[in-house]
Amino acid sequence: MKLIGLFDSPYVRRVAVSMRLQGFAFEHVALSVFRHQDQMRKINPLVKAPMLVLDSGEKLIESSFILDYLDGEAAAGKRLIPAEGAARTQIQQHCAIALIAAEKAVQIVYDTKQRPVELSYAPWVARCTEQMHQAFAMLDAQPVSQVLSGGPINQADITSVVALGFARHVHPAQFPIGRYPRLEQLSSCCEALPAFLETPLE
Ligand SMILES: N[C@@H](CCC(=O)N[C@@H](CS)C(=O)NCC(=O)O)C(=O)O
Repeated sequence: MKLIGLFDSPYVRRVAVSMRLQGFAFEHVALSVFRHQDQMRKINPLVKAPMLVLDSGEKLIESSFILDYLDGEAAAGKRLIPAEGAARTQIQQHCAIALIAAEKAVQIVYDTKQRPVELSYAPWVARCTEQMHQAFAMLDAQPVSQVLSGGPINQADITSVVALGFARHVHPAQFPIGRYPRLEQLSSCCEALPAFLETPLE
């Protein structure tokens, strides 16, 4: 399989970390949706990342759908979201909050760095910033992850940690140490795992 996109994308990184945790081998094709647009367009005319190209040649897009496919293919006990039941819904909703945190962090970058400064719209940036912090506050208020007591990691853990890592990287002033203490603790624990270390954000 080939995973297209850079690990500085929280969406690409969550897929790569998940694949490593699940034991899927993949070739990483490090193309940027901005700096390698022409090459990217040839593989994915939508110019979005991530894309997972299966060995059959089939191309999958949207990180959540890619991860759902991988969960279906994973070895027994390696699913990151349960196939059914209340835990599935709970982990999916936890992931949804983390994805909103990441999405808002990305939107602030696009609004402040992907367009001329005079075209940036301060009220929109302020709205995204408030939404991003609301999402991180909600993640910080989630029940303590079982990862911290040596339990199995799930997709909500991965996506929350990847979202925080990305947001801290692109908006460092917004994330003084201690702002989201429980999430920071989860992040320190997960970022030390081989699957995360082998998938550096930069
Ligand atoms: N909902 C999508 C979001 C993917 C996404 O927006 N990726 C960014 C990179 S961080 C991208 O492709 N940006 C280029 C664009 O939106 O044109 C997913 O989860 O895969």
